[in-house]
Amino acid sequence: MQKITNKIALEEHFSAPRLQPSIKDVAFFDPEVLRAIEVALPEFQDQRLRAMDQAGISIAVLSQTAPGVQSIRDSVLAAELAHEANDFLHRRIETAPKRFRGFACLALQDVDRACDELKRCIQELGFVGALVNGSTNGAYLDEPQFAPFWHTLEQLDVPFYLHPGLPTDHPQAFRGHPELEGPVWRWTCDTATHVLRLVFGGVFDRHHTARLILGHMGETLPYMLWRLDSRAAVTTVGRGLSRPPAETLRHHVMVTTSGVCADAPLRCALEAMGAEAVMFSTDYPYEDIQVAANWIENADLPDDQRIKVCVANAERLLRLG
Ligand code: GRE
Ligand code: ZN
Repeated sequence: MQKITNKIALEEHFSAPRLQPSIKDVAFFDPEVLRAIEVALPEFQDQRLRAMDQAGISIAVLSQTAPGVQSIRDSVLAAELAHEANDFLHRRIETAPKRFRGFACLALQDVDRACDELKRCIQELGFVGALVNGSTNGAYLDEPQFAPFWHTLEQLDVPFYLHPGLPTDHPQAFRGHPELEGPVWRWTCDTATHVLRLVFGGVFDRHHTARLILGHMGETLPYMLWRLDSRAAVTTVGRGLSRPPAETLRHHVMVTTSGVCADAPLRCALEAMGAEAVMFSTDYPYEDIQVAANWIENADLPDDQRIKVCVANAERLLRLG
């Protein structure tokens, strides 16, 4: 098959100047890797576009990198920085409008204000959804104060990308093991747990049309569907759900391949979630965009599925056609 040169990628990061991650947020990185990331995050011209060209990516949906505004205590400052990041992104998208789209950065510290900002981003700035970096100061999105946020997503009919952020607590399981913090393992646990809080907390029973995107091949959840159903069916605690958890996950969740360039989890995601629910992404600049592109071009899957993953599913979801 010919190289697919119109790939769409959905977990591609930038940073607005005042939200550039601090050293302590990403202390686990090798200093040399960190320097390259610092240069790449606020850049939207030659380096990013050339990398996209080489990788055969026609459109990158850009998002403010973690932790972003999620761990800012002052809700007024957080809202101001989110607004600023969205304006910054909008101006950069206008420099290459055929190549870039945007996900809104939202300060959920103040839910009503975040809903207004989401409306502004979709209706005035032309963004295609929202991306939030994990819990907001330890508050998870199944909690009742976030109902207006889910309602606004449904009203605007846009998807919501839940990306890992910086957890605020410190589970004993990680004590004495700093190597397991961050993207190695802890973010995966935190994000997958966040999603299961949404499912078991009934968010998708109350918000029938809400759609969630997860990166990192679904943060292990596609692999767990059968067991979730089996064990949830025999537990006596918690509320009753209208559907088995796997059905809710299949109905409401799409996953991207960001940061996972391996055939076995890709095949698992395609089989567990369906060929319409998996979308290519690279996690630029944290991962090597060329490695990701070469991998998906050569991954062991039928060409009709490859087109769905690289182009068609994202085009349909984000209405890019
Ligand atoms: C990511 O977006 O996946 C990411 C970060 C910061 C460090 C590593 C990483 O946002 O993979
Ligand atoms: Zn990412």
